[in-house]
Amino acid sequence: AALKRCDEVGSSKHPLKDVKFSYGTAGFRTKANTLDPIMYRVGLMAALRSVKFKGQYIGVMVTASHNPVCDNGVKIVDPYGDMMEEKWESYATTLANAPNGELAATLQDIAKALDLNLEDISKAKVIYGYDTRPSCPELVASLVDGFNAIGVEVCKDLGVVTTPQLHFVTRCLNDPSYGEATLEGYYRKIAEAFKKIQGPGKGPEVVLDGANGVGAPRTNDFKKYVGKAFNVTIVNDASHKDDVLNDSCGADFVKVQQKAPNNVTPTHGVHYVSFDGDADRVMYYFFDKDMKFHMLDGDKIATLIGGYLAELVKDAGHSLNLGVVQTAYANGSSTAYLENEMKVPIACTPTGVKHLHHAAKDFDIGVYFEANGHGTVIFDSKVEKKIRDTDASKLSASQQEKHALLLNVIDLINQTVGDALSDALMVEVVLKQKNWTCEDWDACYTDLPNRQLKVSVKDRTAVQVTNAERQTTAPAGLQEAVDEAVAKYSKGRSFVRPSGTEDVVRVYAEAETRELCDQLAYEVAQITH
Ligand code: 16G
Ligand code: ZN
Repeated sequence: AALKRCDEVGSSKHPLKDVKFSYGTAGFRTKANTLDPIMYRVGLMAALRSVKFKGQYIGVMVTASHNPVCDNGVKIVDPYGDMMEEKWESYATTLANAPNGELAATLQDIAKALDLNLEDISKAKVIYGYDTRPSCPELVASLVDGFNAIGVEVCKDLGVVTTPQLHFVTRCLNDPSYGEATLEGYYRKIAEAFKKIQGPGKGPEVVLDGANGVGAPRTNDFKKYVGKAFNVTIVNDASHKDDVLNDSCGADFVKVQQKAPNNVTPTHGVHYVSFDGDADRVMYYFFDKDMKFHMLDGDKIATLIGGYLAELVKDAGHSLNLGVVQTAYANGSSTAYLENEMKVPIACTPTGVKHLHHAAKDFDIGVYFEANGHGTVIFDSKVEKKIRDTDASKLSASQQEKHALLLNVIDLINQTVGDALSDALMVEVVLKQKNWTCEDWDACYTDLPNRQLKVSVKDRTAVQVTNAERQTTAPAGLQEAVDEAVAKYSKGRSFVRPSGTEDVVRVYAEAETRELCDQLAYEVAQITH
């Protein structure tokens, strides 16, 4: 009966029009006005995913992150807060594109392929959250129609939240040891850890650009818990005005434009932070004495946090394998710094959080960041337990102090997914522990000038890549031509890859000087065209 209802409600209330959808690196993401049938179908899919986990909670987040306000999107979150397992993405795509009236049959096919018992849908549990986009309420109602049609047992509304808050609460619902499964639980866990580390004093001045998105009101809520230890002023906080979301502000704007967002007054000595539209990405920057803008991106954050954690763990008396995971977009200077100065192992993966997160699991402590500011730290669960179970009385006095600090640092980090708020707090902790200014941090290494270009091609799937997207295998001759170009430039590096989110091919280039780098980028773009 439930399956029949899925088709009835689908055909009458959420009919699919002639648009093709595909579950990609960011879930389903496109123009908000085409998404209604997809939301409904994601509701069905999430219920199925919960069946797979014997009734554990599955999360669903409705957001289009840094995209313009006319877009929206949706992604499914697994019980421990990870992104949905890759193997299921194609099933999600199949269900999303199933013709009207064939939902029940498609669900049955999928259940059969995955060996799931559809009777268990009555035990399925889901929780959902959404960002501040004006299209959210209607799209969320369609999602809930999906949950109701298929007949989930529990369906919780977390409200207007950041993406990492939804991941955190999903995890806590299934693993109460991670924290209390409410927004208050999230704020309290992080705020308590931060206050214990930073002490009672007022922290350095932080100006936070909320991208006019959900990060602004939720950070405002957080301020009540954290007090003056986090001395933050929020700008671009107009999340109630729809047309300004991500407009000339936010982490993506800062990273791509390599300049400060709107409504930021340059002041020397202030820490500047930009979140993206759903607060899972973060950029730092500062203005030097001459008011020149300097960006501290995901690579700089990875080296700061990774370097500090490696020291802290050692000083606390633990011997653990800490590694840093990057993508091809990581600046060559950051990779050289990690390798030669910090001497930590590095892994390189294809673009997309799920790949980095997965690779980070190979280390006892995995630090992963994309250059664009998405990242976090994950502790292997056995390693974390070992740290927590350490008999501190057997440690030296200085080790005991570091050990206590490490425990708080673990609590400060949102291990489920990149979290702009938690990452920013972690940066503040490291700067204070090291007694560093942003200038000191920036001086660790100097970024090689770099440039990204988009190239429109007839068929971007013709470009095939290997070696974590650093080389192409097709079309024939492309890689040889890129190699030839790169060889002419001092400290040159360049790669070409098809975008996973736009119908373009992306070119990345870096070289010793800005001029050389731009030349190389245009030369490779020419070759690609
Ligand atoms: C998605 C990814 C992001 C990646 C970007 C690359 C997640 C949650 N997001 O937004 O990590 O940097 O795609 O886009 O995985 P591109 O393939 O168009 O370059
Ligand atoms: Zn985002």
